[in-house]
Amino acid sequence: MSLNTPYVNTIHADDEPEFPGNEEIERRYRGWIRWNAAVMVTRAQAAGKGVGGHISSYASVATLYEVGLNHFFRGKDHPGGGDQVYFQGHAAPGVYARGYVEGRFSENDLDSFRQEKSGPGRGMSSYPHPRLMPDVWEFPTVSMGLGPASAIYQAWTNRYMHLRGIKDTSQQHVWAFLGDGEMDEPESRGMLQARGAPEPRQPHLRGELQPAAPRRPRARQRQDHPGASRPSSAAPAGTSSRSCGVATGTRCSPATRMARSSTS
Ligand SMILES: Cc1ncc(C[n+]2csc(CCOP(=O)(O)OP(=O)(O)O)c2C)c(N)n1
Ligand SMILES: [Mg+2]
Repeated sequence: MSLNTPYVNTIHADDEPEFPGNEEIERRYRGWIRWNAAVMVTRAQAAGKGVGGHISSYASVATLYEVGLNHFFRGKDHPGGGDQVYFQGHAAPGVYARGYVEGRFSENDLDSFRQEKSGPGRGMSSYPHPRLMPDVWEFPTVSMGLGPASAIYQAWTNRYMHLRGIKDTSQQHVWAFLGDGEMDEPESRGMLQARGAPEPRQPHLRGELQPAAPRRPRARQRQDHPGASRPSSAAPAGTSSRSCGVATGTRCSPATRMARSSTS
């Protein structure tokens, strides 16, 4: 068996800092949350319901969210004002599953996924939307191109307010979690080159590319948007993915395992 894969770590093992939390406990919780998210979607697909949802999106991005939620994201009670997180739309079940573990949602709520009118609990929307679930979601995502563009403009606005002395946003970060399909949309990176963007460019924006979810070749979803005609390709071995993604405005390979980039 070969241990070589086309996946390349963005940070060399020698450069990795010590994990600040308890890896063992966090892994165990992550497993429960991942499982609950999958079961929630599966139950929504049961006979008589048939509304389903996405499973592999959260399964592949769980570690990024969990590490972010446990160690990085700043809440609104942070003295700096808190971060702004754009959750990838298809991964919404994982956020609900984490909320369940935290006691924010009941089992009936989880059984109401995509059943806002007919479910036994509160309506759990398919995708993030602050109008549907104002106490849960801050930003709407899943409209491909618009979510990433919103994140970029949010970071741009934060920077603008800071430079104009309107608000100290230096402690606030915008996190954008984006699918590989989403990154096929020109808007996902196009706004980074917006004229008049203050320099240094977008220091408040951190881009997270969701690992490509395993799926059938030529699955329908990659055929129904503009980037579909481009075949996806694995990152060539030895290629660092550290400098690709939203923050730098360069294209990430869909096979990039975890592209984290920041200009700050
Ligand atoms: C502008 C636009 N075109 C098409 C769609 C339909 N659509 C929803 S999600 C999706 C694919 C998403 O792929 P990816 O970002 O990789 O997420 P994944 O499902 O792999 O987690 C498509 C084509 C959309 N939401 N918005
Ligand atoms: Mg994808």
